[in-house]
Amino acid sequence: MTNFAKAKAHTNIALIKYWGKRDEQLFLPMNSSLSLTLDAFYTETEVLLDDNLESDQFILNNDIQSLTETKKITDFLNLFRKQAGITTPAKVTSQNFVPTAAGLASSASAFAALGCAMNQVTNLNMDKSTLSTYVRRGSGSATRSLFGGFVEWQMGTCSEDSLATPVDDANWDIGMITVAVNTQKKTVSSRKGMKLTVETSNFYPAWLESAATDLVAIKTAIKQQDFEQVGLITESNGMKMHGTMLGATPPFSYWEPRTLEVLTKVRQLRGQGWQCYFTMDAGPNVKILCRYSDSQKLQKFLQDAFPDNPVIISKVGSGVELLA
Ligand code: 2P0
Repeated sequence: MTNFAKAKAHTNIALIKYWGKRDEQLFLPMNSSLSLTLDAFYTETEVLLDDNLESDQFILNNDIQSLTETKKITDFLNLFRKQAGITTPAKVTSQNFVPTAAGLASSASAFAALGCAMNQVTNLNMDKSTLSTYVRRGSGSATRSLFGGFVEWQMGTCSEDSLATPVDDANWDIGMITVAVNTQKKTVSSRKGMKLTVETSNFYPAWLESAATDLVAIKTAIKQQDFEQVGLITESNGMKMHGTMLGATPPFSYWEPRTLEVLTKVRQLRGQGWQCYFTMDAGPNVKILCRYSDSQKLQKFLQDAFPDNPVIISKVGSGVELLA
């Protein structure tokens, strides 16, 4: 038997962050999160199910991956194969179109694209929300990359209902600018960082309370297309997530001096009347929510201020799609 599919998924940036798991095996999060899918960064993945293969093969950006990397993929593929009642090995060929200069993680787009292709080749034909409960077990944030625009990942009560749902297509002049501060591999992976925070940070209970309130508030603001509120809530929620890390034992932070300089610049631009709001993930790079119609001007201001840092504009991205 052979069966082939190819899928494309965009990455996403959380406005209400996912930070912490209540079940590490099932990737069940401690809180619900909400993101914006970005057009500029994506992954394309092909899956070929082939009985003639001896074992799974994984090729990423034209490089054959090690047994350790391939094992992670095999574990993920097995979720689908088990459900479909098959054991056929797969050749997975994946290309990340996330410029290394952007310093963004690609696990969200990677597992969303792979999950979509597997859904097709195994004929499971799950709808996207159901598929998100599988994709989640590759990487939590991948759930949100199945849909375009603003997307919620509901924490749920169990594996079957911890899933992504579309919130709004974000087709009201929304954009995002990434200022890459440092594109080296981070010293504390997000997986380790969130675990340490959940286990040791005194601030973590306050984070959970606040994340729940922020989520309700941002959904109301999105419904009202109140861009200022969406921005202010985004900025505040991101800062609170980073605050939890300062309360961990040992304390840690992903920020670098340049990160703070970019935040200061964004505040200064806002003081001049530009609608722009920052957020950061498990790294020093800054993402700036803005009006897409302002993005070229803002990009120029930021690039002039930080000539050595890549400054990349993105419009809103669409959900995962099958290319073949
Ligand atoms: C997010 N991050 O909501 C948060 C904010 C980083 C900071 O999701 O362990 O790669 O694979 O579920 O999804 C990055 O963590 O973690 C992330 P796993 P993931 O986007």
